[in-house]
Amino acid sequence: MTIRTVDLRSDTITLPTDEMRAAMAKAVVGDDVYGEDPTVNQLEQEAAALVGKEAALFVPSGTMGNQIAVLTHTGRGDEVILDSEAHIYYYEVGGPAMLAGVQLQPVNGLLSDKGPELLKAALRSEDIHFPHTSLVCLENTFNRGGGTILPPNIMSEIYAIAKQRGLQVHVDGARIFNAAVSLGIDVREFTQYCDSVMFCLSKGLAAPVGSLLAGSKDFITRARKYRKALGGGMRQAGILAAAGLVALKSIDRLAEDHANAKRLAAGLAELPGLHIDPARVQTNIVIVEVKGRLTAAELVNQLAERGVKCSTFGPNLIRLVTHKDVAAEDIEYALAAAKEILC
Ligand code: TLP
Repeated sequence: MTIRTVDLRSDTITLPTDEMRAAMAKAVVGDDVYGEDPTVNQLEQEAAALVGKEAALFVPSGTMGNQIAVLTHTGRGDEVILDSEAHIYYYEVGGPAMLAGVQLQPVNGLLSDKGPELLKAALRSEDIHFPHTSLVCLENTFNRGGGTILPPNIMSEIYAIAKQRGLQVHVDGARIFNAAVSLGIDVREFTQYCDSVMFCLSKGLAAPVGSLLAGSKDFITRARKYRKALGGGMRQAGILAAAGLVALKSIDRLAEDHANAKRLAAGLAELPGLHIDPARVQTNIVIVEVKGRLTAAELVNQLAERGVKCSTFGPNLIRLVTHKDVAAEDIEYALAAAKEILC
């Protein structure tokens, strides 16, 4: 077979479109630390309206957005409840301990239908020995869960429990538009059940840089100070925000990534030595269990030799992510490459 490159490592690798580059070139900019960049201000206003919050803050990355949320919602020594596979726990370099000085309570299965009862069980009673719990972090879609959606009814139950106990709820919504597009509902169906939400422009939406953190006016005013403290005050950031504004117009395109992910999962499910539950492929992430003679790392290497790039996600798990720069033909090529290795 003629080798072609199909990069399924992540939707973070998407390249900006010509329309984004043109918008960046002619963006009207100013000093955003003084609040004077009109393009950043427009992006923040549009983003807030889109997710149904009072205000939003443009940040360089999803990680910074999540960390600012944790800093803003908590005090030193507080406890934060989150899923044991959540990005904030698993992939953010211990930021909550390093920056906010909080203790995390990872709960296995929080981001599932059992989430509400697991949250209740994780909540502590009042006791001199216990930390003060102030925040619950959710993730939608759930990356390590395989891009699965936490449906609005479950979020609503979790939110109600949190509010009864005076807790704040933050959603790592790096891919929340994937969830909304997949269910065919407005993203506010989800975001009504949280106090803050972070979403990324630089994943499936294909902007080169940037995420938004949204919440109440008071929350964003406080968050803005933490962004400055972390070095995230970006001056003429309208150059980047201009691409973000274009990205927000391309949300519906995510449906193509979901269709490609379903096709990929269906094809891989037919190959010997692989196991996938197609029902778990709800958006653009496909997690596959490698059960045959190859380890996950060996399969990843052999696919890479054929130009198909993907990631190991555990000793016997691999992750493949569909995105704007992967076409339906690329999926067929990746399937042919996997077949050649496994059959
Ligand atoms: N996820 C990346 C890696 O960090 C694993 C990926 O390739 O999926 N929340 C979620 C749910 C994410 O998946 C990511 C990125 C982030 C936050 C962080 O966003 P960035 O990369 O902008 O800091």
